Order: sequence, then structure tokens, then C-alpha cells
Amino acid sequence: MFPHTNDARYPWKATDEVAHALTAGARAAGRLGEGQPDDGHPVVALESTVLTHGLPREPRSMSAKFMAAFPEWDPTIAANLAAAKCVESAVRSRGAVPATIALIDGCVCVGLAHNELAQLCANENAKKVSLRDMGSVIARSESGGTTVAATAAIAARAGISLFATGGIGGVHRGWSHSLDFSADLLAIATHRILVVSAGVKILLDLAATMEALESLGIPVIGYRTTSLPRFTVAPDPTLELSTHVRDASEAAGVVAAHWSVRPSSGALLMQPCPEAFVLPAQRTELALSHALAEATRQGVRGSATTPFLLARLADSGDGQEMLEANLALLFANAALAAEVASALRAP
Ligand code: PSU
Ligand code: MN
Repeated sequence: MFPHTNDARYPWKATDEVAHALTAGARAAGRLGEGQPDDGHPVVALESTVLTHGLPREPRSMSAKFMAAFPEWDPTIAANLAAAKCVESAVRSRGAVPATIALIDGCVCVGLAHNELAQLCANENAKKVSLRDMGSVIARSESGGTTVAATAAIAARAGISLFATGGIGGVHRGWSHSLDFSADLLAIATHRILVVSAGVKILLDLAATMEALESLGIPVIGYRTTSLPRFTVAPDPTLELSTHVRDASEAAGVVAAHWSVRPSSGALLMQPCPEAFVLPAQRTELALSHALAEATRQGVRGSATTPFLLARLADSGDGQEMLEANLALLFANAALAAEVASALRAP
């Protein structure tokens, strides 16, 4: 059974390549008996809310600049599926195994076969599944995309310690009225996982999110940046990080040392959006102010807030650039996570 501690009433499923890599990895770590040599590859977990509640379900043509950077983009299939395939191939090309995590018909899936990925990307009824939602979706045999929080929880339980996403959730603007802060923060604080992102989603209260991360004891490691990456916008020089690294092996060193003292807690590695795709902060802020006002007018609350605001930004005048930036940073984070996963294996 997978994972071996699980209850048979609530099935988990891994793709063959993920199961193989995890079994070999566990053996190498001394958790299973000695036997064949460790021939497993490192594994990188990937979230799926970005597929079910973020990226378009229609095919999308991209700019010449984007196609030059990512020639494998397929403009003839659903954009969310095309994105998932590019993210997985970014992980594979760096020698790691991708494990896109989702709930499908109540089954906890760690890695999706192509047909499962295509079905999830096409499913308009897929739920947004965060920490609180997992039990209900599993018990009712429903399907959904897992948020950073839910993905981190499932990945850690499966024995995966690397996870790549776009931007993490955090403390929302207006938190003093709404007390809205993402379960992503709690999940990262309480699971053994390194989450690679392009920082905090720009729509949040970034300074308040930095304070929350510090209070929760979550290390935020800048990758070739000394200040906080802001998703599709350049890092904010006024929000200084406590530590930064120059390469994947240095990042692996910091997180391994973190786990030597706090083995059941997570960490964040943040790299800025690839320079060619960065959006100007002022234009994004302007679009965001309209989106936030509209959310207030419509009374959008709870788990609908983040997808609503991101969808409004995607519909703004900068929508295409925002989509391309979002994809470029997703691919870059997947590649970096795969590199750090390999570096963590190195003796
Ligand atoms: N990307 C999107 N839309 C989303 C998310 C990502 O385009 O909704 C998800 C991420 O999975 C992240 C979550 O973990 O939003 C945070 O939502 P909340 O603030 O409700 O916790
Ligand atoms: Mn929320």
C-alpha cells in the first residue's frame, strides 16, 4: 500500500515512476531494508489548484518571446494542460520525477497519468482543495485541485521533501477586518517540505505575510535575491530577506541544516520571476485596486478570494503578459526544485 502507513479505506495512488523513486529513496535513507542499489530519482511535488482554478481551460497562443523561451508550449491543447506538461518536463529534464498531486474521485493521487491530468484540467466541477477540504472531498469521492497547503501535507506524508509552485498564499490585504490568511502558511510551518516559489502572490499584504512567516518560524531563503520576490513583479527592495543563496547546492545545505534541528517543519526558497517576463509593479497595482474593489462590491470571501482576484488580473489589459509571466515563473521554479532535490541527495 502507498504510503505504507495509510488506511485501506482511503486509497492513495502513485504513478509507477513516483512509486519507484519513493521506494528507492526510502531504501537509500535507511527506512526500508537493504536490497537493490538506490536507482530512484529525486521527486518534486507539484500543486494542482493552479490548473483547476488558475490557468485557462481553452488553448492559448503565446507571444514570439514566450515561444522562443519555451518552444515545447502546445497552443493546440487546453492552456492548463499545456502548462502542466511543461512544468513536468522542466522537472524531468533536470533528472527528477514530477509528482502532480490532486484528489481524483476521492483517491489521493501522487503523480498523475496523462489521461488523469487531462481529465482534471477539463473538469469544471473540480473543487479547490485546501487543508480543511481534504476529508470531505475524499469521503464523497469528489475531485479537486490541491492548494499549496494541501499539496504540502500530502507530499510530506508520501515522503517527498521538494515542492514547486508559482506563488504562495499568505496574509490578505485588509486582514485586520477579515482575518484572511492562507492555510498555506500553517501547512508550510508544520510539514517537512521545501517549497520553491516566486515569492508571495502580489495580491496579498506582503509586509504582513513576512511578519507571519517569521512568527511561524518559516525560513525564507532568497535564491539570487536579497529581497522578497513578488510573483510576477520584481522583488521589493524594502522587504529584506534574512538569508539568500547563490545556487542549488547552497540552498540544499541550508535546508538540510534546518531539518537537522527542526525535522518536521518546512522552508521556503524564493526566486524572482524570470527577468524577461517581469511586469511593472505600478500597472499590476492599478489592475489589483480595481480587482479588490470589485471583490468587495460582490462580497467575495473565503476560498473564492484568491481565484477571483487572479482571474480579474488575467482579464485586465495586461492579462496575456500576466499569463506568460505566471507560466515562465512556474517553469523556472519546477527546474530549480528539481536541482535542489538532486543536490539534497548528493553526499
Ligand atoms: N494559482 C491560481 N489560483 C489559485 C491558486 C494558485 O492561479 O487559486 C491557489 C494556490 O494553490 C494557493 C492558494 O495555495 O491559491 C491560496 O489560496 P488561499 O488564499 O485561499 O489559501
Ligand atoms: Mn483565505
